Amino acid sequence: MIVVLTGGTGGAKFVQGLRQIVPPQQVAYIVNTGDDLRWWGLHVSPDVDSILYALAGRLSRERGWGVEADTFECLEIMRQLGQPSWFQLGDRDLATHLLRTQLLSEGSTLAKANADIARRFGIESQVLVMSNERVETRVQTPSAELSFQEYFVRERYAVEVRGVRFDGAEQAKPAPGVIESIMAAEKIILAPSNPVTSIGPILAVPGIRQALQQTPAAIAAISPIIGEAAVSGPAAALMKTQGWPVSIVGIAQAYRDFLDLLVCDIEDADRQHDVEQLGIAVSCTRTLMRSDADKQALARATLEATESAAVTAT
Ligand code: FO1
Repeated sequence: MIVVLTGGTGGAKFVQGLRQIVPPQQVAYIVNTGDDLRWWGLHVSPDVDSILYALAGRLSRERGWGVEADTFECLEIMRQLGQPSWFQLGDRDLATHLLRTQLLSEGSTLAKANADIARRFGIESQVLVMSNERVETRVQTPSAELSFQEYFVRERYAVEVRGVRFDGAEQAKPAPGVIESIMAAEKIILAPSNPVTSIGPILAVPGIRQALQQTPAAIAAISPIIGEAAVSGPAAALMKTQGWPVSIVGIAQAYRDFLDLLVCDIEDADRQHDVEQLGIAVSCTRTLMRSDADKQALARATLEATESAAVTAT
């Protein structure tokens, strides 16, 4: 079994490549729910939806989130009726949120609701949420504390960040199947997701980080940072708030207590030694994903590098 920890648009792109080269039954996904929000009375799980749509071949190529060829008629009417419209839910996307909200209102857990939706989309991989309990990423700025979507979408992450916290993490438990999949995995891959707000919430759920430290699986992470910048999104600014250097060394530091291998871009080959100093093997490849071929090549390179890391690790 391959287990993938993922969140955000970078993770979804990687998953689009992985699903082309590994049979779906051999992969389980542990997905961030710190970005979840209540919007127009609906429960929206953006990172889960990005993975569901990526695995169902429905992810919007243009946006990297939401549904391919979606329309926004409902959004337009809601705007006319005076509802907030900065978080854009498409008409096709709405079906997922309506179904999830209905399943939850009928007493389903978040894990069961999302697994049910995955099955109904014909997805054969296991899609696990990190926890059934509410863990909410909160972004502290000089003037206010924001939800992740207020920070990322409404403010377009153009505000100074003083800190990030995961509200509710202390009381949360790993969702059913999460620890078991980590302990039974042959390989574990941290997708090229934001280490603070996409992977961070998953690691903040008590028990998950410990399982990663104990599992016999080989664990690899793909850096979402190339050079001194994030491939996309606010990872650089958020890493600074954690005191991590904005480079592959910062990513290695973030995961050093459990990581075996860091997959970085060829542009960062000159920093390879700094990461190896931390006791983490390094594999350099092209990590920028523009085409489907790029996504598949990165997935293949990561699996091959993890294979050899597994050999040296045992
Ligand atoms: N990202 C945006 O930049 N603008 C949006 O209006 C927006 C809407 C949206 C709706 C559903 C969904 O699943 C994702 C959406 N995203 C949007 C992306 C989302 O904010 C990010 O993918 C993640 O939360 C980043 O980790």
